[in-house]
Order: sequence, then structure tokens, then C-alpha cells
Amino acid sequence: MRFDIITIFPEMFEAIFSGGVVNRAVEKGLIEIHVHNLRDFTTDKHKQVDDRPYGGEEGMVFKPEPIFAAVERIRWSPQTPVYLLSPQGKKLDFRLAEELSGHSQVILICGRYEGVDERVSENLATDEISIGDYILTGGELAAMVVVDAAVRFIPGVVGKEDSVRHDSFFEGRLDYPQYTRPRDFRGMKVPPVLFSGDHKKIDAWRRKQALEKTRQRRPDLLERRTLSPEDKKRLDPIQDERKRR
Ligand code: 4HQ
Repeated sequence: MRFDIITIFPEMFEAIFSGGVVNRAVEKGLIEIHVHNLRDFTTDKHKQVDDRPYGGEEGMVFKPEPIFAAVERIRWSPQTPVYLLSPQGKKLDFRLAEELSGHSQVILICGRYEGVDERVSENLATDEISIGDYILTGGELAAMVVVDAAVRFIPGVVGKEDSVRHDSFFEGRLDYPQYTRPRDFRGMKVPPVLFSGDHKKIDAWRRKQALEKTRQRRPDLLERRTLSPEDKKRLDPIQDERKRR
């Protein structure tokens, strides 16, 4: 699996990808991340990547030619998906992240300024991806988020092979609370069930915590899944009653 990122700020990626899990995956040869400077694909002596928008208005827009040239040079095959990071894109979630991890090459285009000439999204990009409903100063941070979320699905990148598939979102819920030592920190105590040594009881407690937190904070996640009879019992019936009224 290989990511090719097109940007005018290639240095921004060094800080993020030179440490941690992503860096280890690169060193293990599980993934490749290639960052390309858009200016290298310009043909004029000023290496100009942007220009003023037709129709007036403030600011600058990325020109189509260098972006087309970059993608045409980098792309291995017509099957390689090309994504433009943009607030108009399809919202990133774990499903899209997993889908991306299944390709052998993915190209990400990072825009800046007022945006990118529309002909890039219309005729070059396979799709647009947004990491959320807010405006960033550029697509670089969004591309890093996409890469980070996707590489976790590649076998061997995250510690245990299938731990990713037990991740909370896969099961349509938020995570259960975690605790470590000390048992009593300034009077704030760890729930005693966690040192009971009874693993069945611990599992049941964790599931209940996760389900209740999900219902409180992200009921939308629960609506999309079918609860097992055990989970239905776990979700406090009194609270549920209150919600219905
Ligand atoms: N951008 N998710 C690039 C974003 C964004 C987002 C703002 C991308 C400006 C030029 N990208 N332009 N949200 O806010 O991906």
C-alpha cells in the first residue's frame, strides 16, 4: 500500500510521519508514503501553482495544469483512486478509511488558498474527502488524518492483527473507560470490578459502560446497529423509558 501526496508544503509531513506507528509501518515495509512538491510539476520559471479566480473575488486558486501533470506522472494505473481534500467532500469515517487501505496506491491532493480549479475535482479526482465540517487553512492536515486512519487497517501496522476489527467503531459503539494505577488517586477510585479477576464480569461491565456512553453521547451509532438480547438487557431500561417520553 502506497500513499502519494501532492502539496506545496512537503515539509509539513515530515514532523507527523517521522515518528510513531506510521513511521514504524514505513520502516517495516508495510506502507510507503511519498510526498511530492506541486511546484516540481510547473513548467514556468516562477513555478507558479496558483492564479486569480475568474469572475473576480479575493484570493488565489490552484491552477489545474501542475496538478494534472503530477497525477499523470505519479499514478500507476487507472485503478488508483485520486482524492482531493476539501470541505465539500465525502465525510471521512472508519468505513472510508478501511476502503482506502484496500488499494495498492492512493493519491491525495492538498489544496490551499481559496481552493482548487473545479476541473480537478470534475475531471481528475475520483472523489473528494472531507475530515469534518470546518475550514482548514489547507488540505495537508486533512491528508495526514486520512493516511493515519487508513494505515491502521493494514495488517501488521497496529500491534495485534485483528485488534482493529474490535475497535469500537467497528462494533458501532464508543469505547469503554480505561484505568491504570493507582487504584485510589486523590480519592478518585478505580471501579473495583476491574481488579476482581473475574473476566466474564469485567467483559460484561465494559460492554455495559460502552453501550451506555454511546447512548448518551452518540445515539446515532446505536441506531445503525442491531443490539443483541444481552446488550438490550445491559442498556438500563429505566433510562431508555425516560428517553422515550
Ligand atoms: N480544506 N477536510 C483545502 C478543508 C478540508 C476539510 C480547506 C481543504 C481549504 C483549500 N479538507 N482547502 N475540512 O477545510 O478536508
